[in-house]
Amino acid sequence: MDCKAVIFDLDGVLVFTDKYHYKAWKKLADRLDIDFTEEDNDRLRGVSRAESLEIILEKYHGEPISEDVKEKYLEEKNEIYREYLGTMTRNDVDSAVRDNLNLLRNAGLRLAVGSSSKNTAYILERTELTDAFDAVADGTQITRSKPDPEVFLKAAKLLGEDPDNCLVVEDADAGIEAAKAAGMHTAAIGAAARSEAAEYNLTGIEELPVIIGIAQ
Ligand code: B16
Ligand code: MG
Repeated sequence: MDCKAVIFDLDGVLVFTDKYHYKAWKKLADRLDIDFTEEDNDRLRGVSRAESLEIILEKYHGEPISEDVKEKYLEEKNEIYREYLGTMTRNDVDSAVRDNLNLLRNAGLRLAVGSSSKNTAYILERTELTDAFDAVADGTQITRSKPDPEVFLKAAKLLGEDPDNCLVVEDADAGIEAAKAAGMHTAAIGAAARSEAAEYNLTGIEELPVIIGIAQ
């Protein structure tokens, strides 16, 4: 693999905000009398906020909900989610993540974030990760969410790199699909670690320098 840049998914790879997503969605689901489990929450990995609501509403059996009310639900959920994000600090980033980001950068690789989240800038700021990246592509800059390749193509463009020189690190099947559709190399980790669709399967971020060929 000729790898010049690494594009990291955020939630599930660099930080673990899925528990906050779950708690925030759960409050809404309980209010609407929807059964929403942690397994259901797994289906929301890498999926946009609006699409996540539609998945949760698959188990809703009440009166029809207008688009305006759905919009209100999305705002409410995000407010609760951001309260949790406000408690995050640099300690919410594993030292292996920070060390390996430094190692890759010092080896001359360009680094970017490619996330569906519209809260990406806030999460990077809270966890003091902003300066670790050369570019950030996120949910505020795209119209189509993963598995569409838009967010990763945007990240490559911001870095000025060809897609086939980029490696995407992802924890969601939708993200692996998106990276492949972008013509990029793929490394699956976390929830997607066993993905058969990915080119590389990682048990930890410290394996990245090895597969890229800058460490043994
Ligand atoms: P927000 P990622 C994704 O982040 C999450 O995995 C997904 O659960 C969430 O719905 C999505 O961001 C949108 O997040 O509500 O903050 O815009 O994995 O692409 O970094
Ligand atoms: Mg993710």
